[in-house]
Parts: sequence; structure tokens; C-alpha cells
Amino acid sequence: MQSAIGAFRFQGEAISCARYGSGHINETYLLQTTRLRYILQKVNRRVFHDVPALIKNIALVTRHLSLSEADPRRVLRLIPATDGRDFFLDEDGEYWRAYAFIEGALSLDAAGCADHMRESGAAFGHFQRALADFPAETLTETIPRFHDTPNRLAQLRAAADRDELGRLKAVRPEVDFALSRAKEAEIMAGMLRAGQLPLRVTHNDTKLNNVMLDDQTGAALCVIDLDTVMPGLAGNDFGDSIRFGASTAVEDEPDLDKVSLSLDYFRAFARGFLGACGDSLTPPEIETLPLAAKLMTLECGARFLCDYLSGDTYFRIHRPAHNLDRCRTQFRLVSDIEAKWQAMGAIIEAEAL
Ligand code: ADP
Ligand code: GN1
Ligand code: MG
Repeated sequence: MQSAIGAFRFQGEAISCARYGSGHINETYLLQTTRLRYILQKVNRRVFHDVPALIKNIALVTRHLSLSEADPRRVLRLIPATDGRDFFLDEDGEYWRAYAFIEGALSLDAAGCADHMRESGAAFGHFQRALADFPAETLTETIPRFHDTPNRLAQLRAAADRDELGRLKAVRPEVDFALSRAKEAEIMAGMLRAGQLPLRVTHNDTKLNNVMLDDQTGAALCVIDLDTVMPGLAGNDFGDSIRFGASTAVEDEPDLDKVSLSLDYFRAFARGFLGACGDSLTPPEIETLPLAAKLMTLECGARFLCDYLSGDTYFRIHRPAHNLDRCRTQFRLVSDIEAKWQAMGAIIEAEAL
């Protein structure tokens, strides 16, 4: 890490550099210098196979966003390395990048009130809209088939068949839960293939802690964690936010009785998102928002379970059955979404007016 601190055009002298945030993928540090604060990140090489291409995506997207945004707190800003590139490759072959720290802002692991959800919906809706005229063909697909839910279920089935660590016997109900929904998991992918849903430039990792809110007003500032900006479905951005932010419990809550879908948070996010997307969404995109929420939750639970069965090599864990706990909250949420299906549809219908 020491060599990375010296490798970027930071203002001032470094005072401290400590682990920061609660992302599951990258190694994030908060760097304090005598002048300013920065985010320094080691990008996860196991997850992202072409890091220079990934960082080029971020440079292109942030440049595009800054064309229509003058306020520096409203666009993530890469800090160049001393050699002018947007990354640094260290002596161990690890890739590092740095960002200006967005000051006076919150990144939340759980929504404190419906306004947080509305504002984060507005931020992701605005992001998608601002990229509507971005040339999608200039982006590298950083993780192929990232939100291909049927393929995620196929990977889960394969991991269960391999059962490398002998963990399957304890999680058979969870595996069955996911695989019994395989038919439904095909619907959005089928609509995309049939041309009924458009491909857009989307964020694809729309957790609440990937959006910065002003710490005084709670208003949306900007969207961060742009590693998975790729062509995708609008509904997936909506759905991933719901599965994380509209849950009444944190993603790794061990007490499943605390986990349910908050319809108030669902409504608030829908209001912010639909408001910011304006008239850009098509009627089928709007109608499938509840389904997208269900499928993104199912998919994420399947990914956690697949990682648990495969030895926890993808998502960072902090306790032995962490990925299993995460999987179980997602599946509990899927069941609750099924129970609240009518109400979710009615909310989307009302908010889309
Ligand atoms: P990961 O891919 O591991 O989730 P993120 O890019 O989301 O990594 O960063 C992890 C956390 O660091 C974020 O959730 C946020 O709290 C914080 N963070 C990242 N970039 C910035 C920034 N530019 N300014 C302030 N905080 C940031
Ligand atoms: C990861 O990087 P982070 O923590 O924001 C993951 C998402 C999952 C999420 C689950 C690149 O997001 O897809 O939905 O964990 N990111 C990647 O919390 O796989
Ligand atoms: Mg993140």
C-alpha cells in the first residue's frame, strides 16, 4: 500500500491511511493528507479480469457525467497517477486507483428513513438518464453475464453438484428454494431477447452504500462504485436497490424474523427513481419493476449461496457462515415480496402516473 500512496497526484503529505467502508469486493482505504482526504482502492483482480479496461470505463463515464454537472461533489473524480494514467500497478501486480473524497456526505448501510430511499432512487434514476446518450459500445463488459439470473442459478446448481466442501447437506432447502424459481427467473431475460425490454447503460450494483447523500440535507449527491457500469436492464438497477435498501434488516442479519420488505421504502424508492427517469422508461419496463426486484433478490441470494458452497472466494466474509446468512436474508425477502406482490404492483401503478 505504501507504494500506492506515493503513486498518485495527491495534494499534501500523507498523514494516515486506514481501511474504510463496507464494500464486499475491493479493498478501500481512506487517505488523509495534510491538505485533503482521498479514497485509495486496491481493485479486486479475482473479480475483475481486465482492470485497466474497467478503469477506462470509469474515466469515460465520469467524463461524460461531468459535461452536464458543474458541482464537483456530484460526480466521482479519479485522481491521476504521477505517470498520468488513471491507475497504478504495484510491485505485486495489484491495481490501485484513487478518488477525490466526497466530503460532507453519507454512504448508508441501511436506510434511516423513507427520504434516504427516495433520494437514492433519484440518484440512480438520474444516473441512468444522464447516460442515455452515452455510447454504450465504448464500454468494456467488466463481468460478463453479470445479471444473467438463469445463468446464476445454473452456477448454483453446478456448485451444489460439486459440493466441494460438503456444505450442501445443510443448505438443501436454500438450494431448492432458488432452483424452484428457475422458470420465473427466465422472464426478464426472455423479454430482453424478444426486444420487449431495451438494453440501456446501467449501474448494475445499486446498493444504498453506493450512493452518496448530503449529510446535512439528505439530498442525493452522486452515485459511486462504477465498476459494473455496463449495458443492462433499467429494472435491475431498481431491483438491486430494493433488495438492499427496502429490507427492514441489514443484508447479513442472522435473525430472519427481522427481515421483510418495507412497502414504505419500496414506494419511496420508486417515487425517486421514476421521477428522475421521467418519461424515459417504457411501459413494459415499468410493469416489470416488481419482478425485477424479486429476481435481483433471488439472484443475489443465489450468488451468496453459490459462494458459500464454493468456499467463499468471491464476497469478502467476516465470519464463517457469513455468505449463508446473507443468502438467507435474500430468500426471506423473496418470500415476503411474493406475499406483498399485489401491493407492490399497485404502488408502481400509482407512482408511474
Ligand atoms: P466496493 O466495490 O468494495 O463496494 P466502493 O467503491 O463502493 O467499493 O467503496 C467502498 C465504500 O467507500 C463506499 O461504500 C463508500 O462508503 C466509500 N467511498 C467510495 N468512494 C468514495 C468517495 N469518492 N468519497 C467518499 N466515500 C467513498
Ligand atoms: C457486491 O462491491 P459491492 O459490495 O458494492 C457485488 C454486488 C452484490 C453486492 C451484495 C462486483 O457489491 O453485485 O449485489 O456485493 N459487486 C460485484 O451486497 O460483484
Ligand atoms: Mg460498493
